[in-house]
Amino acid sequence: MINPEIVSLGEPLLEFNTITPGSLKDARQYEVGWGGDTSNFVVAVNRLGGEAGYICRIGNDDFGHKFLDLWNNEGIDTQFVIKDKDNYPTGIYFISRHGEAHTFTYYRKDSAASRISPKDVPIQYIQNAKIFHASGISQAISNSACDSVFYAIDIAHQAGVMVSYDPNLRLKLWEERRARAIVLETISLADFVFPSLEDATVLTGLDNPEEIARQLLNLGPKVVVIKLGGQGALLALMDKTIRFDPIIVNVVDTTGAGDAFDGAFLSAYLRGCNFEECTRFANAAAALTTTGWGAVNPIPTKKEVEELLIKINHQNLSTRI
Ligand code: KDG
Repeated sequence: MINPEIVSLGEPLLEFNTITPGSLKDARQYEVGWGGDTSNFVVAVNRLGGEAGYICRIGNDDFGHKFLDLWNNEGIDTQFVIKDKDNYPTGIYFISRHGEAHTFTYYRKDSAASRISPKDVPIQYIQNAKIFHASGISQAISNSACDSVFYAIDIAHQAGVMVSYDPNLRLKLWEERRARAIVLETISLADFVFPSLEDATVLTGLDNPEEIARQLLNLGPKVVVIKLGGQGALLALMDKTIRFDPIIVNVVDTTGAGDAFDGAFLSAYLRGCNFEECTRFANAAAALTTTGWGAVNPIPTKKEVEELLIKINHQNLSTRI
């Protein structure tokens, strides 16, 4: 059996991105792409030098087949992707824009992915991986999906497999108090936690990234990286915190940048980089992901990220000389 080093579980959603600002009511054209945070994550892992496998249910429909094409082209292991036999569909979402802000409109209720349950979770596959990754969205889509994530985490813990978690709070999907309780419990079970500043603020009630990181580390994870969007990132370990400046690029669309960050960080970690190198690599991968439309198309390759980092080093050296 093929066993990738990084295994993730969640929901893929086909993405319809409005090109012009304004409400969906007035939209005339959409850029079609792939989305769903954990699917974006596995694509990022593979483009950025790692090996990922995905656990999910998809509809037996054109959108589900379009995802299989994507994952096969990207070299993602799909042996535990289940095609739903009961006509439940692959979910979709629309992105509309108002200035800098994005709005996500979902059509995902009773999607095939939301019907995942612990019996779909492949025990050995997780036991043989090095890292299991899930998100708050993986848990928010249904009770059985939430149970599946906790079941997978238990398997990972018993086998000494590390757990990675992105809270990715989507308060349209679940009630805030319930979301906070489940997300904080999951953070306490994870080794790596990758919240955005916005999500971490809602979770902790704090707005200072260093204080937030301290509070989250006290729950149990070894590594917390707070994604600061246009302000870069903060790496927090028990004995130190380090800020990383943003990488200035021409931003077109920020969708999926956080997912690319997580995938970049973990793929760098598994090839032996230290946490600072992982954060630098992830910060650059996320920046490049914002330079094109959609969550998946602009995710860069490892070589593109390395070239950007070399360019930045040269610029820094020449400004110092
Ligand atoms: O991070 C980008 C994702 O939010 C997007 O692809 C859609 O996963 C998604 C969701 O469920 O909101």
